[in-house]
This record gives sequence, C-alpha cells and structure tokens, in this order.
Amino acid sequence: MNKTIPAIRSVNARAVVAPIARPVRNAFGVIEAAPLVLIDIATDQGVTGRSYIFGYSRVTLKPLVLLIEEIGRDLEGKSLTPFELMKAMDARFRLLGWQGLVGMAVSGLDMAFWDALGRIAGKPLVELLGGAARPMRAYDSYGAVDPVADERALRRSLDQGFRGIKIKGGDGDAANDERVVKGVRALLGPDVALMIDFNQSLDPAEAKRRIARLAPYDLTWVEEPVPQENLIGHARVREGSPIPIQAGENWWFPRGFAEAIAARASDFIMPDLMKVGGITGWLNVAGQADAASIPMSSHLFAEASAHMLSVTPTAHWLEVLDLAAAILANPIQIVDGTLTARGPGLGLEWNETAVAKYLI
Ligand code: SMN
Ligand code: MG
Repeated sequence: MNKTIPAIRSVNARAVVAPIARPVRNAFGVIEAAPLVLIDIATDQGVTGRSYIFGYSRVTLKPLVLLIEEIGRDLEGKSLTPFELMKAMDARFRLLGWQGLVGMAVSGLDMAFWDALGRIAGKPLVELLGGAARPMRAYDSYGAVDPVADERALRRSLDQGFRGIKIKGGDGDAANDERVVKGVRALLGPDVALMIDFNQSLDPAEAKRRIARLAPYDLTWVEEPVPQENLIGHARVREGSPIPIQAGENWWFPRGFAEAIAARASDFIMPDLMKVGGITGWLNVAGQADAASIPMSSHLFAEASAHMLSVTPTAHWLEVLDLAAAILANPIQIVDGTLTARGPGLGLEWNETAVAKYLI
C-alpha cells in the first residue's frame, strides 16, 4: 500500500426513515417520508467520510445496509483512491451487473470516499476537484400540485427566491395536466421557469399528444415522458417536440449516459449521484455533457450536487427536493433561489439525536 495515500478502516451503514416537509405525489404513488441509508467510512487519518443514499422504498433499506457493509468489508485496508476503487468494483460486479441496489450501494460508497478525501484535505469537495463554490441556480421540486390548494406553498417558494418550479404530470388525464400547468403558470407569472415531470408514465404517442397541449405555457422542460430504458421512445418524443426533453435520473453509470446521448434521447440530462456512480461517475458524465453541449442538471442530493454542478461546464439547474433535512445537523439553505456548496468534503454532518429517533 502507498503510505502517502489514506486508507479505509471500516464501513458502516444505518437506515432511517426521515420525515419530509411535504409529501411528493407522482404518477405512481406518494412518497410520504424518505427511506435513507447513511454511510460512514472511517479512515486511518482519524477522519470519517459520509454520504447518504435514497432507497425509494422501505423494502430496500435492510438489503442496502447489508450490501454496503458486505462490500465495505472488502474495502478495509484499501487505499482511498476512488478512481481505482470504482474500476475494481466495476470488474467485481460486471457479471452480476450493477444496475439496481448494487449500483446504489457502490455510488453511495464513492460519495463517501470523496467526502473523506475532502475532509482530509480540509477543503470542500468542489475545491479538491479544482473548482470554486458558487451559488447554483435552484428550482423547487414539487409532486403533483393543484394551483388552488397549493397556492400558498408555491408562493412561499417564490418568496424564498426560487426562479424555477417543477411539478408532476401524468397524475390524471391530459386535460388535468393542462389545467394544472395553466394555473401554475398564471400564478408564477412569465419570468419563473416551470418544468413538468411525467416520471416515465406515458407511451411515446400519448407523450406527444400531451406535450403539444402544453406548448403554450412556456415550459423549460418535459421530464421522463416515457419509460427510462426506452431511449428510442425518448428520441421519438423529442423529435419535433416544442418543449425540450429532460431525463437521466434513472440512467445508470457513465455508460448509460453514453448510450442515451448516442440515441439522442433528450435535450438535457440530469444524473442522479446515486445511480451515476457517485462523484467519480458524475465527473465522467459532466465531460460527456460538455463535449456534446448538453445542459446538465442534478437529481436529488442537493448538498453533494451543489459541489458537482460547480465543476460541471454545462451546469443548468440544481434540484431542491430536500429528503435529508430532518437528519442533518446543517440542512441546506436556499439564498435568493440558489444553493452554494459547503465543506469540508460534501459538508454532511449527522444530527445524531434525529438519526436515533428515525433509525430502523
Ligand atoms: C423524483 C424521484 C424520486 C423521488 C422524488 C422525486 C422525481 C424528480 O423524479 O425528478 O425529482
Ligand atoms: Mg424526475
């Protein structure tokens, strides 16, 4: 082992179900609370690297904790070299395939590796990567809304300075989508960006019909109109769409993005740190987006994404859908509709009292 490089001592994972500020209703159901797995990687430098991942459902929590700790046992004593470790994990899981829980576990570990490196250097991750923290333009991400019932919440987002709002579509028929978009656009006025997310709920023909109907409302993007693996379908919807297509939160690792970009699946991309391969995977995709001139936004994980968008040449929008506020000692703070990356590392500190309360 190279003595100048820090080494991993141990890997720990804990599951919590954290309350969230408002439920997120989408085309397939409602998220009432956030099932999270918290990762702690102790190093031989007396510093602990941290990250969290989002299990989507409570059923994934115990398997994720076990997976992370099993993979972690093999990491004990290894050098803290994320590029090397990710290459080794790619090889280790090549025959199994790492789309799914394994990929989430690996991506979460990678985020914690980089957090540890940042902490050891005494720098925010963005600086370790050669960038500088800057205020990233953020949008407030909602579930399905009703322009009347949710008017107060939407106005509060504007009061917080948000210059963009995302809502869900596909929660009803096309007429309902249009009613909601029309009402929300009227409430926001012409200068606030409005995005709509279909969460993969349509087929290409229906997506085209619905998008045509939404054309008059100046939408910034239409997200995941069709199932995420249907790259050809995304490309068909995109062809001739009056509104740019956004996708990427469910594309796995840099190779998934290479496939999607080659298929011309979307105008914009929005990797999720937990599915793209953590910080290491994001850096690769940021290079792909830059080379292909594709605006790149984030999905969830606002704390870490603020670091990464600051070193992403085509940085577009940062998503704010705060799943971790309840268990963090320093939850994110929106200033004039922006979020600025904080260190050291990713800047995550657990609120241990809250963690104990929500522990599974
Ligand atoms: C989404 C995905 C998972 C949890 C909450 C919201 C959504 C988004 O697709 O784009 O934020
Ligand atoms: Mg989405």
